[in-house]
Amino acid sequence: MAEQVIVVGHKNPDNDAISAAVGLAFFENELAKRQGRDVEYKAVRLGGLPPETEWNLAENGIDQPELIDHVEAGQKVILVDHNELKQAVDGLADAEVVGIVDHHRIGDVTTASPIYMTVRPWGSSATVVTALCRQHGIEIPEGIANMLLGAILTDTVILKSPTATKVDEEQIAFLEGITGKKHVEFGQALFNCRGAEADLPIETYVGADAKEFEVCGKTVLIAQHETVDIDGAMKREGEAREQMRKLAADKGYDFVLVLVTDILNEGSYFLVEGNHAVVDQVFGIDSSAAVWIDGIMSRKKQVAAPLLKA
Ligand SMILES: [Mn+2]
Repeated sequence: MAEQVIVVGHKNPDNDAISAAVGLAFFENELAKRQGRDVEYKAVRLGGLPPETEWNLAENGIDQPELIDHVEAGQKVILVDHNELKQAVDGLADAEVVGIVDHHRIGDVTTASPIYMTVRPWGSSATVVTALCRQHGIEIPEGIANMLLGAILTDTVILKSPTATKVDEEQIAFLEGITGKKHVEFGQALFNCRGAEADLPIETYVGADAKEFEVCGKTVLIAQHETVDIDGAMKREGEAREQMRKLAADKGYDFVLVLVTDILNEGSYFLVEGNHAVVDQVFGIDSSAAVWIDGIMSRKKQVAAPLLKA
């Protein structure tokens, strides 16, 4: 039986974490075939499917990656869309990381042996996967192209995020050529999958895209809720704060920050529960109530990065 390598995105997976894993598993399998290596690369996920991912997979007849909650000791693993232990699959310390494909800062994952590592400061991991396929002359089938295109569009908020680069634009144009899709329309269709604000479970509102970080020696949670209906989203501020306080109490977070990002008007409300002194200092705000900041679209670049420097 072929050796199996698991391809996995981060905990609380977003569309990019799952779609880029699907795309990378395709790429690695094609490369292995070409090189005559008997290895099977298998995309898996560490949490529920975002609605747009579920829709895009179904539209393209691609199986949902298997849900796992840990890896066995010695399991070979490729990390996608993350390289920090806090965000990685349980059991990773005793597994073997053989590759990393990412677009985040370099975190704390260490390895015993040299590995394949492709990290680029581009808008999505799917952008990096698309570039890998093209570099190696691997033809991307329409279904995989739709998954990669979708992930670039959600991660870059249809190219509106300051994390979006020229390379993302180029890869979008390339993938449009395969899929025949117009990226703005397709992007809106993906965001529309997320449904009405009023119907969203509050755990999803606060937790779907939450990531833990270490800020000033303390563990904090930073989440982002992107919406095309900012009024509908802010109507749920009270419920969201209650859920944030619950998370802070359960997990001992120093603070929980939820960015409620208005995709259409390009800015975010900052909701903070817990010790908001650091957030206030870094952004020059008083976050004892919701504060709107124009132009904040990227958790990674505009929020996590300055907080990690604090
Ligand atoms: Mn990503």
